[in-house]
Amino acid sequence: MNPRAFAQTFVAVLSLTGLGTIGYGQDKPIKKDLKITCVPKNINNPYMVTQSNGAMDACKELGEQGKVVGPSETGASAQVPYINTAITQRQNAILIAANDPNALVPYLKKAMEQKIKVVTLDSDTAPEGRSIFINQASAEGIGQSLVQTLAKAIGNSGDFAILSATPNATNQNTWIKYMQEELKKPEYKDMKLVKIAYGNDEDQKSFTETQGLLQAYPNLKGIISPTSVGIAAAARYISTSPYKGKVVLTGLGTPNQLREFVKDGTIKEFELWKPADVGYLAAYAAAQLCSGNIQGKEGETFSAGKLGNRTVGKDGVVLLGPPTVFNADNIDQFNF
Ligand code: RAM
Repeated sequence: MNPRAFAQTFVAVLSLTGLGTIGYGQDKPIKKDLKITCVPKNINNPYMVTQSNGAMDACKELGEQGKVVGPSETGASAQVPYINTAITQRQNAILIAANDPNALVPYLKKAMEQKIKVVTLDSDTAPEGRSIFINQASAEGIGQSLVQTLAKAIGNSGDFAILSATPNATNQNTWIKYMQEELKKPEYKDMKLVKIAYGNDEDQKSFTETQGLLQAYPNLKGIISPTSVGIAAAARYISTSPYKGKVVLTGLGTPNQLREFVKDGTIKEFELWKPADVGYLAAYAAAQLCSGNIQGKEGETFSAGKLGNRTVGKDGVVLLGPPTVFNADNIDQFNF
């Protein structure tokens, strides 16, 4: 028997016997027609759109009723009405990329008291605000690799700044904490973080903040922007300024927003995971919670469709996987 025919027979036997989870198979039934509300940090950020689309794809695949609602501005208070509406509408689950670790917790607790399952994705709340957090990649790994990428490009020496999202964003603040940890290592003794600026994940504010950084710190050697909105705005500013080729820019961004700036040499390297997979995994986790197959306890394993089986880690965290590094050699292979 040729290898392909053997593999097909093997799969057929497994599915006949009900052994193993192959492809999209689930061991435990998932309820259909669940009402799942997805609340991104903001609705007009291409990253968030891709992430929410991933969640809606999973909902379609599972036969759930998914919808995406959210504010146009990033900020915890702007997300509150959407949580309250989800409660009134008796949704089964809320997926939320939290704009603040604590401010949303009382509202999410109220939702959970009404038997609504809460899954955070991309940006977490304190653990008591949700059952599961879908973590895009190891926060420590992101913090370390962003510092390492910049250090390599500037020869481990010089002033640099961080252009972040909102001052309260759980995800950016965690990554920055790990960047600061990494910077304590002796090999970075000649690198200095001079300023953390906040563009609030607004394009224009991020653009102006970049301009401000470069004017205020004429010796700046680099900027790390761990936000897809920030890095795209910073790249746009630098690409037509005298700083192009002089100031190194790296961070987290989407290939589609940064392609032209990689091609014109403004950015050499940046990284990201697949935002659609973050959303997809969150919707699966929510559907599994609503079906009573998992509770969000450490060690529980669940099927997440095309992503395979996932295990709930400490504090209800489910990890998507390692990010991809993008540069001129590979960027054309990606379309998101
Ligand atoms: C922005 C948001 C999001 C973050 C990405 C990298 O789109 O701040 O939360 O994960 O950047």
